[in-house]
Amino acid sequence: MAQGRISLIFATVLLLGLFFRCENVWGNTYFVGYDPTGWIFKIEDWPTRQNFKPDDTFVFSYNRGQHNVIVVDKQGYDTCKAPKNAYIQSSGFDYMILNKGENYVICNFTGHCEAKMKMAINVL
Ligand SMILES: *[C@@H]1O[C@H](CO)[C@@H](O)[C@H](O)[C@H]1NC(C)=O
Ligand SMILES: [Cu+2]
Repeated sequence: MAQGRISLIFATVLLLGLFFRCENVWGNTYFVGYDPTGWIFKIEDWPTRQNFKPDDTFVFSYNRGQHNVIVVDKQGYDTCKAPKNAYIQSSGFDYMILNKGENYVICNFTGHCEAKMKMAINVL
């Protein structure tokens, strides 16, 4: 319930941020992926083209039920396995906020992460 409300607030802020293309207090907002594919296979190289900052927000757009979004650590990224207690987002319109340093995110549907549906983002 509380989670749902937070998500709703976030979605609203993100939409406003995207609409005005502004730099809000959370940093910039980016749609993940090469338009218009969104969060999809072989996305591994996408973040390497850009310089992201701490508190930038990634929005993951995809067909609900076909993928998910799990922020993991390096081990999770390397092995394509999420920890048992992982927070799994699966709404089709999900987000993550970048931290300084390494950030890792995967889709753990069977075979997807192995098909490069994962990203490592180094934020300076
Ligand atoms: C994805 O990760 C969750 C949390 O660890 C796990 O319960 C689920 O079985 C995983 N899915 C697959 C297809 O491995
Ligand atoms: Cu997937």
